[in-house]
Amino acid sequence: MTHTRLTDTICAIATPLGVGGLGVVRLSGPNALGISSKIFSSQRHGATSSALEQAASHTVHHGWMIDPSSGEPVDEVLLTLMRTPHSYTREDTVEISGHGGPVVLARLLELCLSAGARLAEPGEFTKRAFLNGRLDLTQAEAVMALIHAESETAHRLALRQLRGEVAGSIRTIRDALIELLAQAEAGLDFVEQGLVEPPSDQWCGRLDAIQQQLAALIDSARVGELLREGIHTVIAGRPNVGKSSLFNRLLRKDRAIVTPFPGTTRDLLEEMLVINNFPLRLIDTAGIRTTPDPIEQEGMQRARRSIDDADLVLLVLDGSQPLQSDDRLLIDQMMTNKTIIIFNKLDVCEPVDYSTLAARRPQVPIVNISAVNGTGCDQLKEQISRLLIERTGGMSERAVITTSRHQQALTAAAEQLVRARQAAADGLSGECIASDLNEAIKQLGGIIGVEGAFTEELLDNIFNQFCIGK
Ligand SMILES: Nc1nc2c(ncn2[C@@H]2O[C@H](COP(=O)(O)OP(=O)(O)OP(=O)(O)O)[C@@H](O)[C@H]2O)c(=O)[nH]1
Ligand SMILES: [Mg+2]
Repeated sequence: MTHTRLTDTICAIATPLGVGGLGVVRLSGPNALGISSKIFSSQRHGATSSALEQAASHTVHHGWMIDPSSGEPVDEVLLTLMRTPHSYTREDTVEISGHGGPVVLARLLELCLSAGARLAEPGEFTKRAFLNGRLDLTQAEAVMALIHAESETAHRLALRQLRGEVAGSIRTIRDALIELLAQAEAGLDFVEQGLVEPPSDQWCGRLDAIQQQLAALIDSARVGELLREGIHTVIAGRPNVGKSSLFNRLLRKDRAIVTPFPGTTRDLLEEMLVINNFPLRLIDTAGIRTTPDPIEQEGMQRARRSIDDADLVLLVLDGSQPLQSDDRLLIDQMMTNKTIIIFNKLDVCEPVDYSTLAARRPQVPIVNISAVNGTGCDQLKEQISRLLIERTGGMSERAVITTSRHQQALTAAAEQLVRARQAAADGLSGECIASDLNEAIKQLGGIIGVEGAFTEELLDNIFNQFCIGK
């Protein structure tokens, strides 16, 4: 997709190939109405008349699609007409809703092509929506994310991006930089006129404030990744404490083997689980202890690696027994802000008094549960969700970056700002600052697709990932 020819009228099948109740062929471009009128016939408008071209925007017309070369009907359809600029692409658009069979749709598409339309390239409808100013690039990318969303969270984040949340945050930062650039350039005139430049600490202060906003946005990419890919949550502990029982309890199914024999779980088991809208990749691991068994040793190594990579660790202890040396070792290693300590087997013992442990690290949540009868599991879920809310900053009021393209451009912009900040601190001239600012502004402009800040290659990269018909 190298040429952008908005003068063409494009068409494509917009519904998935296969058999369905309905199938839609979509036309967009200056001649969408003219082309449709050549191949559409209705009782009201008469056989293939140009009356359709006079019809009002946002009207639906019932009739038949006719092959003009033979006069033969191809399908009975409803034709929806949207006039520029009130359509997805902002161009004249016609959607032909026919019967959803592969042959019918192929014939309808052929009719449009032979009447003068060109087959659309992948994502070309959305590309036109972007080029005609209806969507910015982040919104166009959100359309694709929405179509491909496989979880509720991915769907929610895509919708927020589609509504312009990401673009809005980036615009705010970019506008602040543009204002600063204007002053840096005014400073240049200053120097030319032999006047003194504004003091450098003023520059530093303002650059720091902008850098902070940028850093928050970059941080949100980590949150975005967590939410898209699932929070890596590892159930760890010594053998036989009830890790697999908890795994099964949280998943509400008998996924892992549970036996009274220590060393039952040998390999990692992974399942998806949603707690309070947070997607978790829940992992059951082999119990950690000293053992001569090479299979168990390999399992423990895998468990350790998984714990190191984890975003969240559920450290399970057996509340019905005194703590053992293996437990103490694990507690010492895992008293971090990504751990929740769980005393299990509450059904056969009194709740464990964990005040000494809690006093050592008050920020580590501790709960008593029974994996067998479910007591305390609601509190555990609450603790998990509280920890994740803390970790993700609630993600309710801040924009969340979910695209690596955005993340890269933001990081590049941040690097430019570090340089600008250094130049300002060193008392260098406005010229040095201005060139760094300019580069940062360009990077941010590329994210939303501001004129002059994107290349045809970038557009190709984005829109080629779309399906045809979108
Ligand atoms: N009474 C009681 N027994 C439990 C509870 N949770 C687990 N058990 C028992 O403890 C034993 C070990 O449970 P598992 O879930 O296999 O323990 P694990 O930590 O996965 O053990 P490994 O895979 O060997 O590391 C089984 O006999 C379970 O029935 C609980 O909450 N209460
Ligand atoms: Mg197990």
